[in-house]
Amino acid sequence: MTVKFPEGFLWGGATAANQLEGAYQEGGKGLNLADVLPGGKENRLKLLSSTGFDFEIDKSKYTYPNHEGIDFYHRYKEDIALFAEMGFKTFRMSIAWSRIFPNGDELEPNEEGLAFYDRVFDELAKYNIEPLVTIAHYETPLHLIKEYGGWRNRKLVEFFERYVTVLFNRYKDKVKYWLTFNEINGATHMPLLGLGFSPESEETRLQDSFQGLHHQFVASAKAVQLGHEIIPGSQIGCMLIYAPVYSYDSNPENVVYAQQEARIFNNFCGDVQVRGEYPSFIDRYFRENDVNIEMEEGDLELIKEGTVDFISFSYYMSRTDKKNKTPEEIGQGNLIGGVKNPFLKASDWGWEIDPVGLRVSLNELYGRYQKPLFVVENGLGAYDKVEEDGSINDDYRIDYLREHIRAMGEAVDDGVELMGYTSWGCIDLVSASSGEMSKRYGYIYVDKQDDGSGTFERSRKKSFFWYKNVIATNGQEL
Ligand code: BGP
Repeated sequence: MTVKFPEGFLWGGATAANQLEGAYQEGGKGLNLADVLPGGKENRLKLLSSTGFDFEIDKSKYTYPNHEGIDFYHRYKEDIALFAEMGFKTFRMSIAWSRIFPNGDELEPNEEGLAFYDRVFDELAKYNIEPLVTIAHYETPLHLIKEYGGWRNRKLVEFFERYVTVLFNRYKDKVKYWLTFNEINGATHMPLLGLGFSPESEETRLQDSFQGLHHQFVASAKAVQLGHEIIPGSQIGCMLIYAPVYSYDSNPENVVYAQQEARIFNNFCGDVQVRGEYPSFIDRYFRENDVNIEMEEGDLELIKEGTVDFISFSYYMSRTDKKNKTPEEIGQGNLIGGVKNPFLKASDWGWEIDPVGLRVSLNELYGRYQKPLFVVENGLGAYDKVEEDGSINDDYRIDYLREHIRAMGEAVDDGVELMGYTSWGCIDLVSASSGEMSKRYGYIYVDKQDDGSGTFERSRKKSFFWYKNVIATNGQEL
């Protein structure tokens, strides 16, 4: 089949401030969550799924790769020129909240932080690259975590409102596309990243996570309203981590189990942010798990009035699951759980590779909401080898991306309205879940290694030239 993408399709790449900027103490920036997360698969993954983290930096024990990132803070001109060379129509980035409000609870913003993003947006404008900006991407100011307990605390709604008001007013002529909270539905799995708190115990995890989510729903709805008021014509989306849940087999017990899991993980947050109301299925889940959400008067109206304009999501893997798992099957699945799917191969990090699942996801989401969709993350984290002559032949990455783009084309042909595609980590950066540099996603290689060594020099991988041609042919040549 020939893949056909709409005219004006937004091809590009995606990043997050904390994973590439570095300069963690420059320009008046305050510390944020990512600054206290240690590097290394073992250390970071353990922390993300554990309880009682103290949010302290201990350099005698750990490394902190996000402190330097890939030094985008000083090298953004060179990087944006490379994105332009590939023909990017859009660039997804986030704003580090603690560059704008170093502690998060100040009344006045930090001018130096605001000026930095002005420079980045101006540079993008030079090449007609449309910024797509995530307002909160796993980088809650540390002060809000330590003093307020992160998003569990209602106070953050007010601080967030102040933050977005400043952003919208300042960048109203420069940024049209905004996303509120990155992978908002990942919160119950890893509250540390999205909600900025470490559960006190397993017993309190769900209650605190859903309460935090409620605060984010209110904050997001408020942001949508403010955005529309301050920037006429702006488009504000939600951002989900989406993984279709397959039943392991045709046993109806497993089918219904997979359906229930999918509702909670994939649908709940989207239903609130797109339809503007808590879905009926959540009542039973809350009852059975002793979750009680504290709401203030007006919250539900606000949520109803602040629905998003489009739905963006990350797609890395599907999940296969069954009701009764044997002890051997437990832990055999993906990052997000489930069991091993015998039809799929996995990446070096155990993430199951499933391009068809992207077509499934797009059809599920469009069927449910009939709103424009945007794939804002997708990609293969892999080890790259630099050859003697400096070349990097990442055919495995090209294969992965080609199949996923093909699956998007199928979905478009299925009738799905798709705005664009920004593959994750278009330039190598620090991995969010493992704190490694060696888990590389980029079209552009960055000479920075796990042990902190490297020159930060950039070079074009084979996939760079491949993607350039994909964009030039609007996805016709894969
Ligand atoms: C998503 C996050 C990103 C990103 C990506 C890849 O969950 O939104 O921040 O890092 O996953 O994950 P990782 O870096 O762990 O490989």
